[in-house]
Amino acid sequence: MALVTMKEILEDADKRGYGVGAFNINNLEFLKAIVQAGEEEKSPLIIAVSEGAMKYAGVEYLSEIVKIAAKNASIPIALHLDHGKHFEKIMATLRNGFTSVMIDASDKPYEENVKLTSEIVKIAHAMGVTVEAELGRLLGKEDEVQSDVAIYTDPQDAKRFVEETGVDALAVAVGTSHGAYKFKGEAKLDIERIKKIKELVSIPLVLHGASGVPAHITKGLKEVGVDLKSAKGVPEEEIKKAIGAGIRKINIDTDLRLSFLLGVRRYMAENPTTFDPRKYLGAGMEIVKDTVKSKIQLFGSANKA
Ligand code: TD3
Ligand code: ZN
Repeated sequence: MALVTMKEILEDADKRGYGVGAFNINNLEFLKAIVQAGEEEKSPLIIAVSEGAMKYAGVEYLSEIVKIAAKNASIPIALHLDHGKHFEKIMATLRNGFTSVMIDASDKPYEENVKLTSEIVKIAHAMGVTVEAELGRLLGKEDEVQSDVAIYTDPQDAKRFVEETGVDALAVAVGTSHGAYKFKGEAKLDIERIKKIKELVSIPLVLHGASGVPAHITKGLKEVGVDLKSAKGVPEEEIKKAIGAGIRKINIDTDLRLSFLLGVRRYMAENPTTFDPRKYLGAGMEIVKDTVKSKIQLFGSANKA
């Protein structure tokens, strides 16, 4: 089928109380692994492309392969710009048929965030495209997204922000951060805050920085010489509680990167003389696919397509 909007996917998730993964891609291998997992689990999917991915692969290449994947798939797929920071980049994704965009002006003062977000809402809605925005600030650094201070989302501000901008989905800061090193102390999310925001805001809520950094992956990586030491992700129990409290879109990038790396490094360690890229990239894809399948089960989106 053709690409669907993210709004359509999240409205069903909200109605039925489950979460949908937004999985980042930079190339064909990740896309194919994610879509295979979605097909096998009969789950709707959000394919996320960051400005960094656009720079790496080119927005035309990425949008075309995602459209082909959607055309050949039996599950609903949305194509989403993750952390859109630059007006021209957001316009480029609209020109290339993205069905959803995130405008991330969360590093700007409140009024400026409202102004920039509203501007994108006006343009994107005229084109039938979904808009996600962010209020509050996540800790950590990944690609072009970075912040040294965490500011949790204020529920009253969230209500006002949604009313003033007309966005379709809202990313909130409730204790997560981007990357593989999320917590120094206890790995906990502010579940009460999610509940409060959910009470005041009627649109679907988004959790960024939701990777779990699973032990079986870090253990496997250690065996092939990649020691991630103090890496710590969001525990599965916290993700379940977050969905219970009202989170509907869950962003996963780090876990896919770690999974792919494990597949490739393990393959290379076991087959030191193989130089066919289809072999070692294929091994990376296998683990990405397994990881996506387990996320789909955790989020509750299996058999919802
Ligand atoms: O938005 N993302 C993906 C990363 C964007 C930067 O290029 C997330 O929120 C996922 O976070 P993570 O690191 O937990 O997978
Ligand atoms: Zn993010």
